[in-house]
Formats: sequence, structure tokens, C-alpha cells
Amino acid sequence: MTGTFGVLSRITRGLTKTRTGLSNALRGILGQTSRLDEEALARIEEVLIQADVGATTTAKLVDLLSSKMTGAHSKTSANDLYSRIVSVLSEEITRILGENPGLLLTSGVNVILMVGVNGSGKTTTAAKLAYLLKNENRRVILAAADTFRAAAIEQLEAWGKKVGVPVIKHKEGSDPAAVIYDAVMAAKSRSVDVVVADTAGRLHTKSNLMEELKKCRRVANREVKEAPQEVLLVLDATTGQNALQQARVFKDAVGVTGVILTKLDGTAKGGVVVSVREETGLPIKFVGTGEGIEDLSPFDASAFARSLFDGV
Ligand SMILES: Nc1nc2c(ncn2[C@@H]2O[C@H](COP(=O)(O)OP(=O)(O)OP(=O)(O)O)[C@@H](O)[C@H]2O)c(=O)[nH]1
Ligand SMILES: [Mg+2]
Repeated sequence: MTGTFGVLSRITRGLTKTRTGLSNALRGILGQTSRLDEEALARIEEVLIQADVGATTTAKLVDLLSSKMTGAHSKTSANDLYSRIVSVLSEEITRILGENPGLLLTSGVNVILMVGVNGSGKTTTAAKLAYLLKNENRRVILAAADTFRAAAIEQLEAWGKKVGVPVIKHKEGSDPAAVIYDAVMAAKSRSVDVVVADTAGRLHTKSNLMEELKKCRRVANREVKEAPQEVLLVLDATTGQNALQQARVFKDAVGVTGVILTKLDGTAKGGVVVSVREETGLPIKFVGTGEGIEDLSPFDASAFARSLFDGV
């Protein structure tokens, strides 16, 4: 795929790793001009791509800018032009990102499966989510359904202690679906509202591991008609466009219901969620902004769109 102005060919792969704030980049582009000409548009396209917004979405955004704003701006100051561009882009990005429906929980036992590739932040986010739900006065338990990685169970147990939430676990190497089963049974007998289940990191390309997740789904669903109410895909904001491919595959394989974007504190960007939303339709539900228990917030499209244009 080539961008509107064929700029993609000029961008080397590694460049996406070295990013500066979108606003700095935009100001740099507009610094010398008060006109939004083709060259300026091509450079805006470049910075959006570097911010991981994705080729298709970027092309749409640039087309929109072009149709709304190209023309005589000879009397516009660079500052005004900058503000108008940011407002057009952030409005459109907010529109694409859409409303955050929040967690769609039901009465009775809810099961939330945390899924994603290795190291994306599933375990930490499961604990943060348990904490958040507990603070909403829900009864929560954590299920240690990552039985694969050494020390994963201990990691979740440590979080459980910190959050003050029980952890249902089996031995390392046991069947994760059996852990889910036990957790749902425990939830039923203890009148628990939400089971937050950590699962093992898996590459979206490994079909046997995806089968294991499907089994977790099935077991939860056999015990509670609506379960799992949520299958949350945990995406690491720093992984860039690869996150889009993860979203596509996990969505098709295990019926993801929403996305949590982690490590936003570690990157100026996170623009990939714009293309995740546009191309998969999955709502972004939370963002992780640190390693601490309170570093999880409901996703706010408009605040996120504005923050994309904050300087770093
Ligand atoms: N800065 C920052 N670090 C995070 C965030 N979320 C998770 N981490 C860190 O990312 C690392 C991996 O987090 P885990 O929760 O263990 O990730 P995981 O997906 O469970 O990893 P596996 O179980 O190995 O697949 C840890 O060092 C976390 O502290 C976040 O929002 N911001
Ligand atoms: Mg983990």
C-alpha cells in the first residue's frame, strides 16, 4: 500500500521506532510555511505513519485535511494553521475511536479473559482491573490461567495479595481451562461478581495455543450462559503496527470484545489503536500508564486524540 502522496516509500522501517511528539513534528513542518501545500501534506502523512496511525487510516486523515484545508491560506499564521490541523485531525480521530462502552457486565458471575502476546501486560493489567472493580464494590477473584510460564502463578498471587483479592490457581503445567472452571465454581459459591482470568502469553500465529484459549472460553460458557462477558486483548502501545495484526488474529480466533492499550507511559504514541479501531471495530476500553496498581484508566477517545498532539 502506498500513501496518498507516495511518501511511504521514503520511510525506512526503523524510523517508526524513533519518534518525537506529533505536535513537535507538525510545528516543525509548519514552521516555515503558513500554507498547507502538497509538500506539507506529504510530511504530515509521514509523521502520522511514524506515530503508528497506520497507512490506511493515515491516508484517510490526509485526504480529509486536504479536502477541508487546502487552498489559499496566505493570510493564516503558522499558529492558526497548526491549530486548525490539530483540530481537524483530533476530531476525526475521536470520531474513528468512537464511544467507549465500558465493561459489559451482566448480573451473576462474570468472566473476563485477558489475552495477548507475551509480555504485553496481561498479568499486571488483570491485577489493575481487579483493583478497579474491587473499588467499585464488586466482589472479584483472579484466576491464574497462565499455567505455562514459570513463576506466572506466583506473580499473580503477589498481585492478589497487594490488591486484596483471592487467587484461584493450579499447579504449573496444568490445564488452564480447569483453572477457569474452578474459578467459576468458586465465584458461584462465594457470590463473586467478576472472575478476572490471566492467561499465558501466546503468539497469535500459534494455532494450538489459540485452541487452548477457545477451550477456556467454552468452559466458562458452559458454566455461565453469558460468559465470558469480556475477552480483553492486551496490546503493548510500544509495539507499533504489529498490534494491528495481533488484533485481527485474536479477534477472529477467540472473539475479543475489547482492547486494553498498555505502556502508553513508555511511548509518545499509541496511534496504532486508531487503525485497530478502524480496521477491526474493536472498542478500546482501558489504557495502562504505568506499572503501579492504579495505573489503569478507562479509555477516553477525545482525551486520547488530543494527547497524540501533545509535545513530548
Ligand atoms: N510502563 C508500563 N509498564 C507496564 C504496563 N503494563 C505492564 N507493564 C510492565 O510490562 C512488563 C510485562 O508485564 P506482564 O503483566 O508481566 O505482561 P504479561 O503479558 O503478563 O507477560 P507474559 O505473561 O510473559 O506474557 C512488566 O514489567 C510490567 O510491569 C504499563 O502500562 N506501563
Ligand atoms: Mg503474564
